[in-house]
Order: sequence, then C-alpha cells, then structure tokens
Amino acid sequence: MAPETPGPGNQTQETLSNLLQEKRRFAPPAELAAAANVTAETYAEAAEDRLAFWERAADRLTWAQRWDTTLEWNPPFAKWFIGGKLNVAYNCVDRHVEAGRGDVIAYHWEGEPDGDSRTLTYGDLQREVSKAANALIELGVAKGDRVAIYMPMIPELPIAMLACARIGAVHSVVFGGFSASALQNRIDDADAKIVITADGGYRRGAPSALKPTVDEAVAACPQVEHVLVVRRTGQEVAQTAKDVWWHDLVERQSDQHDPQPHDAEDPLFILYTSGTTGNPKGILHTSGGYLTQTAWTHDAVFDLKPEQDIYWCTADIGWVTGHSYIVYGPLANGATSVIYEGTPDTPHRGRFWEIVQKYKISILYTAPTAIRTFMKWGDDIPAKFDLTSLRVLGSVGEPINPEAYVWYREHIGGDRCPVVDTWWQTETGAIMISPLPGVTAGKPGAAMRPLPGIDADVVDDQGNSVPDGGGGFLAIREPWPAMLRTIWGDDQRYIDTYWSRWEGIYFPGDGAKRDEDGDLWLLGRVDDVMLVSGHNISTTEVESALVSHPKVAEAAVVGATDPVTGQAIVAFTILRGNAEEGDDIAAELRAHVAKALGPIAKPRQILVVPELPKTRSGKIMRRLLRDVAENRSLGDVTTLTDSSVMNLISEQLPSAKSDD
Ligand code: 6R9
Repeated sequence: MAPETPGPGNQTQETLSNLLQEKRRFAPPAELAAAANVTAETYAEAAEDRLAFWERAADRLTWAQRWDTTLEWNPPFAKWFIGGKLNVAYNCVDRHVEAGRGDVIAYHWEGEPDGDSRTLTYGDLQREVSKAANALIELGVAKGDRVAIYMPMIPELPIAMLACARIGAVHSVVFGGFSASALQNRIDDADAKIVITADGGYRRGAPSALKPTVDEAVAACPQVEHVLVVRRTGQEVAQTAKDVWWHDLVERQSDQHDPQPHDAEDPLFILYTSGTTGNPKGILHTSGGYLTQTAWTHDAVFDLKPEQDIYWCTADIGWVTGHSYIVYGPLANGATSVIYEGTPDTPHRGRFWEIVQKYKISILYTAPTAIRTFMKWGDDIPAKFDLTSLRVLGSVGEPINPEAYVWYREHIGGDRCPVVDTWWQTETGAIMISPLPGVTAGKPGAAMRPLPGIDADVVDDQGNSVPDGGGGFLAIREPWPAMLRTIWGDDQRYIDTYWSRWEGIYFPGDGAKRDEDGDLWLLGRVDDVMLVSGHNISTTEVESALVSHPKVAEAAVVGATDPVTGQAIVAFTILRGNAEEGDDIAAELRAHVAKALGPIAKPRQILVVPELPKTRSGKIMRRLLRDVAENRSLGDVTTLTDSSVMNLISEQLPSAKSDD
C-alpha cells in the first residue's frame, strides 16, 4: 500500500505501516521436497487437532511413563504432558546408544587454536555425562538444586548441562562474556549452590580468563558451596577453598549412572534474558514440553536426516539458540553436530567456511549479524572454500534483511539451499514461525508461517487480527509445549510482561506484518518503532531498504525527536568491503530509501560508521544510537571512517564486561 493512505480495512489509525514490497520467491528444491521430513499436510493435520499433533511429536521421545493429560491451561499458566515421566539426558544420549548408535558422532568440537579438535560419539557422551552426574552427586547436588554454569564453548559445557538434566538439577547457564556482577546477580537470583566454570577459553587468538570473574562473583555468594573448574587453557588460576578441578573429581567417577525419570513439568533450566530494561528475567523451562518442541522443530525446520547430515549452529550455548539447537534438539534427534569455540575472524576471515569445508556441513544455522558481517568482508572470502556440502541454511536472532537473505542464499548456499528464517525467543523455548524447507516457497526476509501446532497472529492494539496487508503486533493465541512456565520466583512479573496487553494472549514484544498472501514478516521490537508524521514505521523495513543498496552491508535506524515530523529517521550504515564512500553517499541512500519505501520513510540523516553497537548475542542496540541521534546536532551528511560518533557511542556503551 502507498505510505500516505490509511491502513486497510478502513482502519483510521494503522498500527504499523507496511512499506516494503518483495516480489522474489524461492521454491523448495525438488529433491529436498520429495524426501522432506514434513510435508504440507502437516499444517492441516495440526490445525484440525493441535493437541493430537503435539502428542504425536511427544511420542518421538522415550517416556518412562506416558502422560495422561496433554495440556492443562489455567491462563497464563500451562502444564504439558501431565503425569508423564522422562529423563531428558536419557533421551538425548542413552537411548541412541541403546539403539545401536553408540559410535555415531554427537559432536565434532573445533577449538579456536588451529588443529585443536575433539570428537565425541554418543557412547562417549553417555560415559562423560554419567561421570559428571556422579561428580555432581558427590558434591551434594540433588534434584531441584540450581547449578550455575559459566563456561567457554567446550564439550564440558553440554556435558555439564546434560549431567544436571540427568539428576534433575536445574542449570542456569550464564554467557561467558558477562561481568562478575551480572554473574553474581544470576547466581543469587537462582540461589545456585554450585558453579561450573573453566580457567578460560580461547577468543580471538588468545586465552581469555573466566575464573577470576567467577572468583569475584562467588566471593559475594555465600550460598555457593563448590566451584567445579575445567582446565581448558592451562593458564594460571588463583585457587579458593571452594574450588574443585574437573579433572580430579569427574575423571575418577564411575562412567555408569542410572538415569531416573523426572516429571514432564520438572524444571529443566533457567536462562536469564535482559530485555530492554530492568533486572534480568529468569526464564523457566520445564522438561517434557520443551524437549518435544525443540526436537520436533529441529527435525522439521532443518529437515534433519541424522544418518547423513552434519549440522552446525554457530550460536553460543550461553544463549537460548545454543540450548535448544546445539544441545537439546539435535541430541534428542541423534544428530551429528559441530561446536566451534571461537570467533569467525580467527585466525582469518574465512574460518567459518573452512569449518564447513572440513566437516562437510550440510545444515548451517547462524545469525543475520554474522551474515551481514560476511557481506561486508566480501564475496571473495567464502568463494575460496568448497561449500557444496550445504543443503539447508537457517537464520535466527534478528529480522534478516531481504538482501542479506539473498546474499546468504547465493554466496553461501550456491543458489541451491533454502534459507529458513526462524522466529522465536528465549521465552518461547523453540522455533515458532519459520518456513519449512521442503514445503515453503520462501520470500527473502519473511519468516512466513507459524509452524504446525502454533497459533500466531498479527493484531492491532485491541488484540484484533489485522487483515492481510496490515501491520501490528505479533501475538500468540494458544499455549505451546516449549513455552516458558514463569519468570523464576516472580509469577507477577511473568503475568505483567507477557500476558497483560490483551486477555489470554501472549505478547512477545515484536512488531509484525501479514502480507497480501497471509505470510508473516517480523519487524523488530515494538520499543524501536518510529512515529514519523503520524505513521508507525518499523526500523526493520528502513534498514532492509538500506541494505538493499549495493554499497550497504549493515544498517541501524532510529527515530530522533524532530520539531516537524515528531520523530525523524536517522540511519547508521556500514558499507560493503568493496564500496567507495563517495561524497554523495548520504544523498544517494536517502533517495534509494524514498524510492523503495516511499517518501515517508526517507531518513533525515545518514551516517557511515565502521561498527554498530550490538548486544552480546549480536543484536543491534538501537537505544544507544537513539541517544547519539538525539543529543548531538549532527550535520545532514556526516561521513565517518574512524569515527567520533562511534567513539561517542562506545563511551555510552556499558563497558565490555558489564551487564547486558
Ligand atoms: C532466539 C532468540 C528474541 C528476540 C525476538 C525478536 C528477535 C529472533 C528473529 C527475530 C526477527 C527472526 N528475533 N529471531 N526477529 N526474525 N527470525 O534470538 O532469542 O535472544 O530471546 O531474542 O529476537 O525480536 O523477540 P532471544
């Protein structure tokens, strides 16, 4: 629709403008479609009987005792598979060994230093997880106790998580880049009695210490009884009375441990998410429903063939993507995965592609921030590697700009691999909205449809569905198995944050639109929406228009107070490696956006910057850019190379080791 016309359906006030038009379509490859794990019928089957669909998904797991009630829904509190008993670690490990797949590789681990690698079969994993479970028991950890885990990307991290799951302890993994005070807050909030960590890990070519941060945090946490320390880098570490070396304690344990069944609704883990403001929220996930949905979605969305595929999710296990799609989903499915310890530019900018080539990765799951970085570094880098093993590509974490999607498809996927743009959150536990690679004709930038069994909608501020072609808020109308059960220790905050906007409907906090074909596009956090001359404009659409210019690799836009239009659009852009910064780049980009989206979306200012401020999981922090855009009187065209604006931004950024 034209930007100046009111929203469709005779609404006087549109909730969110729908500006971007995208005509490209990519049909599923015929061969993949013919053998796909999930076909189009599944949508209809799930729509007919949603609970029966999820029961079939749960039957993929091995239950010690089958459930008697599929769902108990006392809004907003859900319980799934009540009466069912299972052991999550048994499902992820032992049952594959029992099925004769003990020699199948669960993880190829690739350290950052060259040549540093390890493989763990399902049999190895069973022995290692059993030893770690026995070690935790020796340390006095019992079912229901909380265990904080603060580790680099080494095999002992999933082993520690699975050891907790095995004995019914609740893990709380804290990303290894967080500060001592952030770690301390999270240890305190969950009242963890054990911390598992390492001396350090390798980052950007050097050992990076973790233990001193743990020591500082634990000094202020008297409830912590022991700190279990893996030796990874061999760097000097100060010893405290609470420390126990992993290689002393775990190595001498029996490699036999009999996994006991736990209730489907027993807690599995807490994962803290900071959101936009305030104290981090301890998102609580439980066992049966979580494992059901992570396993089903991992099989369906990536079309996983455990006997053939080599799967690599590049996220850190410290984020939910790593929990669900490096640890629980892939292991429940008996997949062979790669875990990489380090960064994409160490020792060189082709590292990811070298790993794809080395392990013959067939399924790659990464984030738009990484894809845009690779675009910036240049097409010639991936072109040097053999990427022909790839067959499915995934994206998660932020909206993927259509141009980044097309670049990913062409330069990484050789124009043959479908791209699945997967929308979900820490709170949803598992993928909710995504194409299916053997079914969906994908549109670049669109997450397309809710997965079978998921009832997601785009609504206005009254909670009414918007018609096709309309924009508004993403909403989820029915409970789903992997949903968060509450915020740890704070039911009221759970209700207020997610369930108070509309009666009985989950509010994820994201803007979205449904296009004329009924397909969904995610438009970023509603807190970031800009109000320009009475139009609500999403940052995502303007950013995507900028990234569609051949000179732009990455863009972040914010609304800055403007005397005429209320808010005006200010854009921060990173140019592609091969782009020359002509004098008129700002004018060129402004004209380009106006042409793509209409004059209403034309940025007032364009700044060229070398970097953008990001959260530790790689999401753009627009809030900081808004501060910059509002507090400084910047000229209309400010082209920065080694930038004072970004220095200014970094001064305002929380220091590298502060809370997220
Ligand atoms: C899995 C994860 C959740 C927020 C979410 C949304 C954004 C994630 C997205 C996406 C558009 C996608 N997000 N995937 N936006 N398209 N495919 O990232 O969890 O760290 O909790 O972040 O990330 O804004 O609400 P989490």
